[in-house]
Amino acid sequence: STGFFQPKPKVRNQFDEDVTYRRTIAFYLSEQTRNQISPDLSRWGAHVLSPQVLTWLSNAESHPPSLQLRDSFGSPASASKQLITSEGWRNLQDLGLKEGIVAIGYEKQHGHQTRLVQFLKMFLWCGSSSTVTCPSAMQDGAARLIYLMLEKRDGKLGPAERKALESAYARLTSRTPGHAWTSGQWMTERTGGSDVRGTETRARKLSEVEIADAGEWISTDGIPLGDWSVDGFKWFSSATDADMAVFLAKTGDSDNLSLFFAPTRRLQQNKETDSNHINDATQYEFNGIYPQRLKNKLGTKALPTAELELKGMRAHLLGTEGQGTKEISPVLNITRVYNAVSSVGALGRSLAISRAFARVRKAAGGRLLMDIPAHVRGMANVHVQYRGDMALTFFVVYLLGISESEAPIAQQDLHLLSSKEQAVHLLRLLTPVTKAMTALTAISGIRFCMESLGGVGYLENEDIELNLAKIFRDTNVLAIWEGTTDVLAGDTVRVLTGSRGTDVLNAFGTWVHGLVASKPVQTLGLGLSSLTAEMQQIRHMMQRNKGPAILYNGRELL
Ligand code: MFK
Ligand code: FAD
Repeated sequence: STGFFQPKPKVRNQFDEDVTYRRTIAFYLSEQTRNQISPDLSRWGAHVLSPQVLTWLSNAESHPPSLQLRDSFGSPASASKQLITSEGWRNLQDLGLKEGIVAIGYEKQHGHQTRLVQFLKMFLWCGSSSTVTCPSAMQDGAARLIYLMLEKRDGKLGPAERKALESAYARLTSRTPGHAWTSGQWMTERTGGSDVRGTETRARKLSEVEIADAGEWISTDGIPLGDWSVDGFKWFSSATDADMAVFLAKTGDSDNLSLFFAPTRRLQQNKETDSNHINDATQYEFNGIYPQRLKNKLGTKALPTAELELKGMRAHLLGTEGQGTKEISPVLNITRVYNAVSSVGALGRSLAISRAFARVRKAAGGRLLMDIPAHVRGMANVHVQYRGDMALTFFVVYLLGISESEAPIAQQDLHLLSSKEQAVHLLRLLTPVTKAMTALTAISGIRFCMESLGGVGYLENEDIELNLAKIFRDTNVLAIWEGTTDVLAGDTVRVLTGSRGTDVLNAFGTWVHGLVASKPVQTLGLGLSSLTAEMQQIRHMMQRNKGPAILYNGRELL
């Protein structure tokens, strides 16, 4: 046909084009680290928009996962045949692993800035990843958890447990597809995801006779399975293709939850089991896991979220019986940071799409959208919110890096805080706040971006890099999983009123006072508006819960 055809908008490399991203890099990283990592970020920013990656993304989105539980004759299929994921999804998973989306955090090449480097890279990945970042988040959380367990329970671990944990840690932090492991995080049951006390899953320690009778079973890393047997039902398992899972279960007759870890696949070893057999993924069956159905979701279509029945799943007890909720919290806190980066990542990509359209689309008698004041004003509002959320999110990432640093932190690197301990307290306070509020900003901001493209913004565009509808659908889950807004508001109040509440408030007060006087904050282009926005967010969380006023030095701060 003839007539007008809209020239296609071109989304530019966000490393070059996104002023907020550039300012975030400049603000948080030292010059040396900036110089070291900029070439990689620039390359990665281009690669995530390359035809290769976009083809995988398209393939993953248009070929959702499926279950095929039995073979033609009715026998249960092997694990790798039961859950079918697309080629695009698997390629994107491998790419994320190779690029070190998780591994960078554990290679520790940038001292206390390591987490910043990692999440600045992940930020660029969000819009092209088809949510492989969800398994990555849980992989990272599990790696951190196991690291802490190996460190804290050093003397208390049995040799079998230690071997299993060390092997899992090495795989969770590996960059090599095929060798590297991702992890699931199973907390939610039919009784509830916010309040997990109604968990029905139970674990029973097997006797030596039972273990001997069962024969020797190994997982995909060749390590014998754990000595607990688990039965129950997990209502949401996002990374059903993961190699392992950390989860909660009750033990014995107790009503308290304990923390477990289990590989998801197993192979019975016998004399005939040769090494080819062991290396062949198709030989493995699920480790007492019986997928029931895949969830039919609004978004995250490529992500295999399933309901899983557990029957005789062999697992290792990870911590102390009855302490499971507290012990799994490092996973929650890491995945909540991923959630916040995913929110700003999705909004950042959506704004890049909106800007690309505004550069080529004409309206109002032939003017480009980017020259129409009403359009610019509307989008500027979203950009301001985005900028505030980027500052807050990467401040939390910065705190995470400080909190994990094994080397002493120089005073100038502590920035506005007086000690590493204060960073730990502030991280605990700001993680739930940031997770909750960035998700809400992203959802409303992306809706605005869709409108900025007019009708095309509402379409399931074939040009996947312009498909805002997909990003919008995917982003909605960020306010629900890993704690809904009200649950995180409750967590915020718990932190402020808990046994370390005074220390947390002192850290918060030091930070606020430092911010008010801070020149660097002004160079970020935020000035006091950032502080105000962050304080408003915390106040909002408090009000939702009718929490107490925040006092600092006896004065009401908020
Ligand atoms: C791409 C994006 C990346 C994200 C991917 C994610 C994909 C996975 C999707 C999922 O959704 S996985 C499931 C996530 N589930 C949740 O987030 C659960 C939401 N609910 C909560 O967080 C509740 O607050 C909680 C279940 C923890 C409350 O349980 P309880 O039984 O009421 O526990 P309680 O008594 O409040 O806390 C027990 C202990 O844990 C306390 O310590 P003490 O015993 O010393 O007092 C708490 O302080 C501690 N605790 C709880 N939450 C903590 C924590 N400690 C540190 N950090 C936390 N976040
Ligand atoms: P409920 O807990 O029943 O919440 C319902 C409503 O009650 C919400 O509005 C909530 O805010 C409100 N509410 C609950 N408690 C309170 C309170 N104390 N104060 C005020 N209001 C409250 N879970 C996993 O464990 N692993 C996974 O891999 C996983 N993947 C998921 C993937 C997707 C796509 C989705 C949608 C969910 C996934 N989940 C997973 C589950 C998710 O974590 C839960 O849905 C979430 O924690 C909420 O739990 P729920 O669905 O039981 O809702």
